[in-house]
Amino acid sequence: KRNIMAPNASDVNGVLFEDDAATPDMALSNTPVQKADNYPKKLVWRNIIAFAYLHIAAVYGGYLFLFAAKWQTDIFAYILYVMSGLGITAGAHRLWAHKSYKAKWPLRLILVFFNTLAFQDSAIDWARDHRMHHKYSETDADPHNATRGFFFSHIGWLLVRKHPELKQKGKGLDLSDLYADPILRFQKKYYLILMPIACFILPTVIPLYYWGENWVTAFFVAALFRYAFILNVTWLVNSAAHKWGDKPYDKNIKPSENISVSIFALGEGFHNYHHTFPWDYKTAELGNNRLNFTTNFINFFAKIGWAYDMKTVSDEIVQSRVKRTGDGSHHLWGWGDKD
Ligand code: ST9
Ligand code: ZN
Ligand code: ZN
Repeated sequence: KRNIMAPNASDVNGVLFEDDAATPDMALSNTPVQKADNYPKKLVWRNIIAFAYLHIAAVYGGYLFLFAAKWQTDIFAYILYVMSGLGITAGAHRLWAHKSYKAKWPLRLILVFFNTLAFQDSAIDWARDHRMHHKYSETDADPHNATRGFFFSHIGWLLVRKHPELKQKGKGLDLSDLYADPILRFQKKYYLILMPIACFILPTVIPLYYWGENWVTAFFVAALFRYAFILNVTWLVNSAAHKWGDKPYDKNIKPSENISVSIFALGEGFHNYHHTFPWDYKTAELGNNRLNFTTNFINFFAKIGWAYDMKTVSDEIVQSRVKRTGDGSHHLWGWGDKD
């Protein structure tokens, strides 16, 4: 069942869903863009070396993907990309960080498995950073503050210690909903065992065992290349989609509608909409869920009753926000009827 937020519905979590859009008259504008200060960066060499190695290995993996791997291995790597992608988009992002819908335990179990394949740290830690990203968007308390440039918002933020402002303000987050879920607690507690099995060992062993791929190709294609690829796609939402694209819903923020990113990110590039209406489970306005594989995935599970209470935004609220703060490009983006 769809749940159109009532005009003064309040924030379910106490942190995320500041209802500026749901209450058009009392519209708070978004957090003002604040310039990063010159706080000295403390480099984390462990990460710099690991990511440098990963990216070099991924280039070799990409070469093997194109020219050497068995076709089964390539299809397998592609399927792993979609599965691990959904673990981020439908799981960590729309379900856990934003609570934009609810899921019964079998779906949560599938999503936590997909999420572990993606190795972007435990869903609890991912959601914690992401709630900071929305709550303190484009300030020093935003983990990948896009005002610090493309490189910082893409990968640089994972190569340095976090800004003290983030750690200070982060103490105010309420994560009790996440810690209340035993599936998420289990993933976090055993992360250092589960993650290597899911992200690296299974993707190597399955091609080896089932279709006789050699282990070097299996490891570089289905583990390293696939992992680096999906990391970069995810990071593009923070870098490219915070820099390039139209702003039909709010011209005062950096997040933008970016189709190229959306295609690879399974529907997560409509980022001006998402920052304006973060509780919408579609993370986009588009009718008929166009270019939004994740929305179709959630809708499928809604049909069998495993996903429910999906939150969305009414046309009237979207329209009034478009008129008030949009950049005039909405006719390119509303894309007609809602499904
Ligand atoms: C990765 C994540 O890549 C990528 C996330 C991208 C997000 C994208 C969002 C876009 C929208 C969705 C679109 C999805 C599209 C997907 C498409 C798929 C096809 N709040 O972190 P520590 C406090 S991961 C509150 O160690 P350091 C807290 O007390 C890649 N408090 O900070 C904490 O202690 P504890 C693999 C916070 O030491 C303490 O600070 N992973 C918060 O400065 C220390 O925290 C890696 O490479 C907060 N948010 O280190 C590991 N944060 O934890 C990367 C911190 O005990 N990370 N505190 O409670 C690290 O190595 C480190 O975090 C660090 C910072 C070096 C970056
Ligand atoms: Zn963002
Ligand atoms: Zn979000």
